[in-house]
Amino acid sequence: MKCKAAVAWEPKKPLVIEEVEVMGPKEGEVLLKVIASGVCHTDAFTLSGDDPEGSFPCILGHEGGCEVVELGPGVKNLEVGDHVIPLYIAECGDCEYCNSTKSNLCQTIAPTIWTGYMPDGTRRFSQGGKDIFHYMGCSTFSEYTVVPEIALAKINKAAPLDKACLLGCGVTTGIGAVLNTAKVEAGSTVAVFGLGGIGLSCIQGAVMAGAKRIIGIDINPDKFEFAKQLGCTDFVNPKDIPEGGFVEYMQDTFDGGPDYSFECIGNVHVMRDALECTHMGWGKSVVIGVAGAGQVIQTRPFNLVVGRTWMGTAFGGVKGRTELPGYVDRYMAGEIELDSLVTHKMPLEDINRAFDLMHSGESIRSVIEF
Ligand code: NAD
Ligand code: AHE
Ligand code: ZN
Ligand code: ZN
Repeated sequence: MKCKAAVAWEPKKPLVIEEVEVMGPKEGEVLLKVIASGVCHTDAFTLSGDDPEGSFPCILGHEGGCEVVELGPGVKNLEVGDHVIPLYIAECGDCEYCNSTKSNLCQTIAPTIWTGYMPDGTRRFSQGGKDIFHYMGCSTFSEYTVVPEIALAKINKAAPLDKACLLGCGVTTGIGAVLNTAKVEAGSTVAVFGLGGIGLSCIQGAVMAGAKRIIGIDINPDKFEFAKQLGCTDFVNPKDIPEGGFVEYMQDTFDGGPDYSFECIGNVHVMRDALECTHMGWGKSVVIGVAGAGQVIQTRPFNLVVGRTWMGTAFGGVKGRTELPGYVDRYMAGEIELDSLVTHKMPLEDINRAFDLMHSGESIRSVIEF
C-alpha cells in the first residue's frame, strides 16, 4: 500500500512528508494504522546525527498509539481492530531476559530493531524501489507501520490513543525508573534533572513512591510550573549557582544531598553532578538520558567507594506486553497524568514544528494526530 510518512533522509535536516510504499506484514508481523504519536527527545537525538545506531533514510517515531489493520501469518494473540502500543523493547516471553525478573531487555529481535530492520533482516518501507530504514522497531511518524507481534502491547480500547501514546516511551520510562529501577522508598528526597516529558514522569513516580521532597532541576525556569503541578516541592536552576558549586549547594541545601537522583537530559556532565550530589553512604543515581557517540561519563572512584550507586534504565525497566497495559489502565483510573503533558498537537505535515518546540523549550510533549 501507499501512505504518507515523515522521512528523515539525512541527519540534521528537517523531515520531509513523502508518499512511501508499505509492504504487508510477513510471518509474525502486524500492519498498524498509527492514530497518534508523541515526539520524544530521542527522535531528535537520532536526527541530530549523534546516535551511533542511527541509519538513514529512516522513518522516526517510537511513541505511538495504533490500531491493528492486518495480521501476518502466525500472529496468535491480536485481532484486527485491537488498540496497541508499539514497543521498542519487545517481550518474546521466552528468552533469558524475559525469564528474568531483573531486566526488561528482551534480546530476541533487538539486533534488528536497533539497526533499522525487521526481524527477518528486510525492510517494509520504500520509495521508488529504495528501501527506507525502520526506527526502534516502531516508525510511528507514518500513517501505517509494520511491527512484530512480540513488540506490541494490546491495551484497553477505551483509552484515547492521543494521550495513551505517551506511555509508549516518556511517561512509562520516568515512572518505571523511579519505581522499578531505583525503587525509591516513602520519605525519600529525590532530585530530577531535566523537566521534560521524562523528568516530569519521574516526578509522578516519586509522588507515587511517597517521596517527601522532590527537587526539580532545569535551566529553563518555565518548566517549574508544570513540575509543581505534578508534585515537585523544590526547584533549582543550575544557572543561579556559581560555577563549580552545584554539588556543594545540593548537599548543603538538602540535608547531605538527595537520596535518589535521575538524569533526564542526556548530558554527561550533568550525569556526573547528578551522581556526586547524592547523599554519601546510600545515594543512588539513575541515568535515563542518552548521549552521543564517543561521550563518556566519569567520576572519582571515591564517589562510589563511599556508598553511592550509579545505574541506568531503558523504558523504566518495564516489560512491555505484560506490564504496559496496566499503565494504560492506571491512566484510565486517574492514577497517571498524561493529558497536561500534551502541550501541543499537530498534523503530520507540521511535524518539524514539534522538533522546533522541543528545542526552544516551549513544549513538554507534542503529539502528531493522523
Ligand atoms: P526534553 O527535551 O523534553 O527535556 C529535557 C529537559 O532538560 C528540558 O526541560 C531542558 O530544559 C532540560 N535541560 C537541558 N539541559 C539542561 C541542563 N544542563 N541542566 C538542567 N536541565 C537541562 O527531553 P525528554 O523527551 O524528556 O528526554 C530526556 C532524555 O531522556 C533524552 O536524552 C532522551 O533521549 C532520553 N530518554 C531515555 C529513555 C530511556 O529509556 N533511557 C527513554 C526516553 C527518553
Ligand atoms: N542508540 C543509542 C541508544 C539509545 C537508547 O539507549 N535507547 C533507549 C531508549 S530511548 C527512548 O527514548 C533504550 O531503550 N535502549 C536499549 C537498547 O538496547 O538500546 C546509542 O547510544 O547507541
Ligand atoms: Zn523515547
Ligand atoms: Zn524475550
